[in-house]
Amino acid sequence: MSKIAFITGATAGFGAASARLFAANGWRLILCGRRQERLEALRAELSSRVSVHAIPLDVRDEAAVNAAVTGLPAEFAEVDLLLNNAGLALGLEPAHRCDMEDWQRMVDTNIKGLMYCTRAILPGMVDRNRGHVVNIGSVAGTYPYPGGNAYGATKAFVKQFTLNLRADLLGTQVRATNIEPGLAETEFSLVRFKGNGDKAAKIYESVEPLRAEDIAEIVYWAATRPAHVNLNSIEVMPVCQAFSPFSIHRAN
Ligand code: NDP
Ligand code: 8X3
Repeated sequence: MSKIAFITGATAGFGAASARLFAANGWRLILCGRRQERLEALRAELSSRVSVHAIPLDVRDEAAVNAAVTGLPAEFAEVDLLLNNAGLALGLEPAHRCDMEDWQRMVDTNIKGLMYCTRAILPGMVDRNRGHVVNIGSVAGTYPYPGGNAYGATKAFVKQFTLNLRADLLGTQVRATNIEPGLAETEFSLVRFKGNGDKAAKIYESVEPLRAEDIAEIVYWAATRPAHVNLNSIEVMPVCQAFSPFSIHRAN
């Protein structure tokens, strides 16, 4: 039987690209996201190749996450891969000017939503003694940058949570991986700037960022290593991106 991937945030960006790549390789798919028409379009596109189960789902809703997992049809119940991809950044203001609601939404989605999905799916993987949790972290979880404040902190959580999963899963065949991308052109900046397309476009102006397909290939590669191999973390940036030196503010 073909393997099953449960992908959160499948309606755009990395999640949609991963869904297409896994489908091309014969995986059965459980696709989640809030935008139902996008989910339906992707399900229609991919279901001529593979079985697809689409679930309109807001990962911030713990009860809905649990219901989605307990309600999986029998042929989708034994999830092999959980791709915890749903997430977002909101705003790029310094901490003292940020909107508290933006911070709360990032924590609710990037941290709590990821925990809900993991906690709902992991017990089945441990019972079956097989499975893989692939989390989408970010370089922002390691390297600070102005305006990264709460977003970067949510991704630092994802990084440490993944490592701690490894610690807890020792002795099982269940794997855990954190993929940490840098600048990638998706709807990410449009969401970050709350629909301001000009501001979002400027982020990708005159550079060659990562593409969603680049990340999908890394997810797929990580998921298809031999069963004894666990990639703990994979950090990836476009060639046009690197680190800043320490900043020093001088009085004059
Ligand atoms: P997109 O905005 O293109 O896609 C984000 C996806 O997350 C959408 O499918 C969206 O679906 C889903 N999503 C957001 N909030 C929720 C929610 N509450 N419940 C369910 N689904 C949700 O961005 P990316 O593909 O770039 O982002 C994917 C992940 O990659 C995120 O975790 C992001 O932080 C991370 N990342 C992105 C980078 C980049 O530069 N693009 C770099 C590093 C990491 P819907 O709106 O339909 O619910
Ligand atoms: C997204 C990458 O550099 O915009 O996680 O924070 S960055």
